[in-house]
Amino acid sequence: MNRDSPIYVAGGETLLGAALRERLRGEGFANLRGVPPDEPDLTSAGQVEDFFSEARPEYVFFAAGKSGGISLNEARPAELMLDNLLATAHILDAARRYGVTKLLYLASSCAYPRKAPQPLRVESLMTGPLEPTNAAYATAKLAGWQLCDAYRRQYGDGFVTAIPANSFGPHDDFSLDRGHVIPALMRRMHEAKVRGEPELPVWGTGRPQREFLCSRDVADGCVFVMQHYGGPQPINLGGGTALSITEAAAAIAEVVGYRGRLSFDNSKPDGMMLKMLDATPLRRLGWRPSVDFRTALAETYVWFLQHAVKEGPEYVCAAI
Ligand code: GFB
Repeated sequence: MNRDSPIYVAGGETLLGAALRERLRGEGFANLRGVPPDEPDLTSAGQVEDFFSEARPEYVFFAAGKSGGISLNEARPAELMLDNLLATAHILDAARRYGVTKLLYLASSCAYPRKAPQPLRVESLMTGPLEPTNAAYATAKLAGWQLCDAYRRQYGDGFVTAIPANSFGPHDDFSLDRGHVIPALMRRMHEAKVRGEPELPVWGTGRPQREFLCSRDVADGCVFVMQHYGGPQPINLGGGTALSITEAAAAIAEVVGYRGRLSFDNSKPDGMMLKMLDATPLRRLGWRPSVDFRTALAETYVWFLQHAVKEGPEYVCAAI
């Protein structure tokens, strides 16, 4: 990528899309196309077509598609799956027809089989059943990877897939019924602190473990992958902090300043018990995350205090 290359960040309003735009601008990539609010409706083939025929991006970062936490995945599997399938089909096909040099597709760690050996290696993809709470969304993400692979094989397109760990950061979706664990707990703890509530129920048993990567690191990793990786296999974008939900909740409480007791609501689902990516291939290429978990939590909380209590647009959250 040159500093003046036309670049399109698909899903510019998502957690990762916003971080990517910031990162690219910070690095001097000034020729960004389709920046919100000028982004087409990705579920509309016609709008995507018009956009590509005019904007002619050379590089595409695919951070598009609706996504959300465990509760959204259970409540709206059809919506999540369809939105992601449509955005993927429209963008990949337009990218092929308008000669995009390279496209980086962001899949999700939930695309791994539920019982795959940990840490998760790409060889395990499609070797077993998915976690039922997010099977529909994960199937759309697998389809995205497979479509990239099919375009590579049939047309020789430079479409690459990366699989990021559970991401969080500024521009996340802080709504209680849609957000992932970090933004949702951050908001709930903030509200509990303001109301002086003595106890906060964390969903599930608190025992599941997740690898968390802040959106700044994910964006940095994406730009690195765009410049240094071109293989047919997906590449894991991880190497972050693996914590139990109990540990993550305690860290969030500290950052928010919530001093009440954390209890556990076993009526809520745990989801996958452990999700940790094997980031060895990326480390070998020379990339590892650099932002400390607590620093990233603090940045996220500052952003929340400035923006999110106003309730942003629906589904402003990561495609992971
Ligand atoms: O972040 P989360 O919704 O995503 O939940 P997943 C992670 C864990 O945190 C689960 C627990 O065990 C939740 O039960 N948790 C505790 C909470 N309190 C809360 C809370 O207030 N809100 C939420 N949301 N969780 C998603 C998938 O799974 O991961 C998506 O459903 C996507 O498809 C994403 O792949 C990366 O990691 O369980």
